[in-house]
Amino acid sequence: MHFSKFFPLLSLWLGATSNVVAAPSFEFKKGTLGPLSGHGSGSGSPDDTGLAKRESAGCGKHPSLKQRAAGMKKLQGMRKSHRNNQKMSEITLPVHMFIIATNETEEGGWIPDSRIDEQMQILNDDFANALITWELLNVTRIIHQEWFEGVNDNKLDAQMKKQLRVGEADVLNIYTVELSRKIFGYATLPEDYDDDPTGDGVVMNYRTFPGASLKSFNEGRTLTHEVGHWCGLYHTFSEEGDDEGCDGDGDFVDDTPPQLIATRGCVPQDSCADHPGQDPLTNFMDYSDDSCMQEFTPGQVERMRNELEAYREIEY
Ligand SMILES: *[C@@H]1O[C@H](CO)[C@@H](O)[C@H](O)[C@H]1NC(C)=O
Ligand SMILES: CC(=O)N[C@H]1CO[C@H](CO)[C@@H](O)[C@@H]1O
Ligand SMILES: [Zn+2]
Repeated sequence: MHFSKFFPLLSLWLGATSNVVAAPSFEFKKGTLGPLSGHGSGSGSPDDTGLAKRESAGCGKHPSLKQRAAGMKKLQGMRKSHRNNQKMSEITLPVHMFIIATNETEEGGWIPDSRIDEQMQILNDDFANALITWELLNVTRIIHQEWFEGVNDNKLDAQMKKQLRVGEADVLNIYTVELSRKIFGYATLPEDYDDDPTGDGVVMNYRTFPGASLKSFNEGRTLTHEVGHWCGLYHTFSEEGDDEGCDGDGDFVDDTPPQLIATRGCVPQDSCADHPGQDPLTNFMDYSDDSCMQEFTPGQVERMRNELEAYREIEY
């Protein structure tokens, strides 16, 4: 980790903006420190028309097979099979969270500290078998209507992150905004970092936090899923445009069964019936309801740890 590199900068910056400082359309509030601790697709513009199209809802990250295969290359030289090592070492990674809101109400994006604490607890529980702990260092609250409402536009996404992002490749930056009701969140992959360090991070629909308003997806699993991407995991199911069907490399993880179609709700299915294994509906990288999601497989854990080592310079 490289705390020394971002500490001075950040404390200077926060020092200058303690309490509420209003710039033109911009307001910072110092957040409290918590304890420790989408899915998506669809078009961009935020809408509030409800979940009429939940079938097409999910997370905004859909790399093609070609991109997924390219991301694999640098991994080849990495050590193999951490899961077969006698002992995995623990990894603790710093988290900075930016709560972007349009006003200080919950529907305006002002997520209460209690929900943030719960969310971090869930994230840490879900990553426990990967021996990864997420340490929430700072919560920064910002009133900014344009970002809150429009960040799934690429330009605003870049603008926001340019102003806010802290740390290097090993620092998880989480931004909560409105997004559309069909996009629960989106994340960058470790292999994206070199090309666009500033764009690195996870953007979350604020309605997905524990106890918030997005029914069936308000138990905190969207963050687990997006952070899974941030650690290098792909969806367990085929992406639109994949030609390989049930037969290709899929998510490049051996112990997740081939899956043609994302799971919805909590209904078991077997979309690759001529291959062994039902679709992994309990997997964090599928699209099932939050209540159904429970696990990363050992193969996914191995991949995450290798990706973190290869692309985020996390040594363990
Ligand atoms: C806060 O913002 C939300 C979302 O735009 C809006 O529905 C609500 O009326 C606002 N509340 C106040 C008190 O301004
Ligand atoms: C790691 C880090 O940047 N910590 C900062 C979190 O915010 C407080 C003030 O809210 C600063 O004092 C810390 O330095
Ligand atoms: Zn996803």
